[in-house]
Amino acid sequence: MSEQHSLRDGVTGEPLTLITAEGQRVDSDTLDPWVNDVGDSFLAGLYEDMVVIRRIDTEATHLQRQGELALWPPLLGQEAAQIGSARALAQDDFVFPSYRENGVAYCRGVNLTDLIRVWRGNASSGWDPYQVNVATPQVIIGAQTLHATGYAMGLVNDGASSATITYFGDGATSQGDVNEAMVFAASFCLPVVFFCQNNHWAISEPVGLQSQVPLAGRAPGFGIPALRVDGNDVLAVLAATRIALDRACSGGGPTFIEAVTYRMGPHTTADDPTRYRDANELEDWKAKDPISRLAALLNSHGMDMEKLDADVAAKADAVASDLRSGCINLPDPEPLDVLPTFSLRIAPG
Ligand SMILES: Cc1ncc(C[n+]2csc(CCOP(=O)(O)OP(=O)(O)O)c2C)c(N)n1
Repeated sequence: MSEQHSLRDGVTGEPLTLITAEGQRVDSDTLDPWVNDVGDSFLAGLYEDMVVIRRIDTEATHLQRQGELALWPPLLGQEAAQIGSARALAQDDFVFPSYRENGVAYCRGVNLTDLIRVWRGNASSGWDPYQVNVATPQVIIGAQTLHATGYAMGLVNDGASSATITYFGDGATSQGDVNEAMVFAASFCLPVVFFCQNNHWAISEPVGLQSQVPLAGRAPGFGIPALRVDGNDVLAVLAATRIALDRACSGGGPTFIEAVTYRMGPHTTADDPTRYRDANELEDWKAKDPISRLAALLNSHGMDMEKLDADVAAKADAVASDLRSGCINLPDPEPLDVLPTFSLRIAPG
């Protein structure tokens, strides 16, 4: 790749895009070379993923409203950012998420019941990270970026050729942990992808209060190249993440991706966004919906959308039904289960 060229673009300007809000395919010198292999069947797979995780999200939100979950952090609107990045990962890459990356966890093969047990209050953690190469959800804002950086140092020391990716929000970029992680990752040239989902709100605080410049514009100050990408464009996100992973895995060090997206739901089910944000803003972002723009593109390619939508709906129904039954059939934990048990994995040799 012409790396210097690719990584200089799109740091502070309009986010790099391959599929417009209207579903039109546009060119990008930076991103196009990274998705040459993507045909319609792959795009249809991304479409299915996005519909399924939206359905998981809706079902979990309903479960919370029905008293079956204590809390749920919706991802509505952020499907492309999560699916595009997750589908760029190799099996060996390790994910360090926040609490909102349930779509990423789904792609990595996290069991549906494991996804919600912590939100039901049945367990202090969700799953064994080593089974799926995904750490469990991190609620301490930004702490997971340090974990990703430390793990990446281990990868380098072990001579591995995989990477870590860490997900965090726009608000998290103001946290010391995130800044410390970026300093360390840059200094030691570590294979970390800093994947920031700029969903425009840190609970009730707008991104404009957190930063006077686009978030991607901060990274070069740490010596980390950045890409600012349309986070509602699954193809652009896939391309940007492939660029960053290629760089990481070939010894080029960390990359910062700002995926510009929007949190269409509340911060969590405990939040009421109508108290602090303008309804018109939500309407503007609905017009940039990640799923409908991919549907429009596939339709323009002659895809049989009636059949695809029927197949995808059947899959989403089945997943939602498994999620619901897994949730309501979870046995109540014993009181002492509140104390976690860890299985320590010691590398052979
Ligand atoms: C260290 C720390 N400080 C404060 C909080 C409370 N808190 C929970 S979510 C949140 C906002 C996070 O916003 P952002 O990073 O943009 O991520 P988003 O929730 O939008 O995905 C805050 C301040 C916390 N969990 N951890």
